[in-house]
Amino acid sequence: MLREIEISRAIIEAYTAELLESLSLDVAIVGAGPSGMVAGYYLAKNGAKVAIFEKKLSIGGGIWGGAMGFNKIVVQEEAREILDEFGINYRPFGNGLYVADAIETATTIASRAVKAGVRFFNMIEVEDLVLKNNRVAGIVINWTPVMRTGLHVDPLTVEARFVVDSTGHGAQVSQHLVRRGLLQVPGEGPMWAEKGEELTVKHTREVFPGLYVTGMAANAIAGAPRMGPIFGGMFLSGRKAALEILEKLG
Ligand code: 48H
Ligand code: FE2
Repeated sequence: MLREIEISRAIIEAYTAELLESLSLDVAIVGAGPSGMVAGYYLAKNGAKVAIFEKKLSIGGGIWGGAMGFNKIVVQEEAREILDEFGINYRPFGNGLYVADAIETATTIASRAVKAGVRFFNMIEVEDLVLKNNRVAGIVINWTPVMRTGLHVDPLTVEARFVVDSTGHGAQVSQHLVRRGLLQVPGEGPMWAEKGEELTVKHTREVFPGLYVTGMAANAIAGAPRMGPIFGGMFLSGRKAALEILEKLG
């Protein structure tokens, strides 16, 4: 006999078990775009306990749409080895540029991250940070529909040895330090692909004790130029943050 409440019980038990297991993490990544998912992959692959919290229903961030909905992305020579690491197909375009399919890129990175051990929690928005003794010590989470409808419902908390702001253009996690006067986020500058790519990777770092930034969030904190639909910098940024955090985790 197929009982509806057994289906419900299976889902509730499986989900809450994973959420309970994720209340204390090595690394809480906020945002399932390219930089956050790549960071999560390298962290999990090397044994860290890591979860990614994504406010949207779908993961993938800005990958899906390529550029203006032309669902292809461009990756430069320096980041080609990351496409190889994930097993993503690409074709050379000349001048050290490679073109990959946006859908294959998003689905493959997500799949490899899951299989490496990353737990994804979608439809959950990070609405604040835990800050103790001048160090970021976790994230404050709530359901996206609660946030969107403005219901007065208090959040839950996840503790983490490191939090990664991979929220893209808005650097939304870092903004919680900005509004407390603890950090400055000038925001991204106008388009200059080469400089933007270089500076995004350079500024991928621990911007406040316990808080790393990757991808466009790192770019926004640096006040660096945007780069458009080239994704090598996002991948390299995610990997850089993961490797630095792994070293600190010991
Ligand atoms: C939970 C959140 C929250 C929150 C946001 O924008 P993304 O794709 O981020 P990156 O930095 O990995 O990649 C940037 C790239 O997609 C891009 O836009 C480029 C290269 N632009 C260049 C240009 O010139 O425009 O993904 C961020 C993710 C999204 O899925 C958000 O929904 C999510 O973070 N997010 N999740 N809690 N508070 N804020
Ligand atoms: Fe963008």
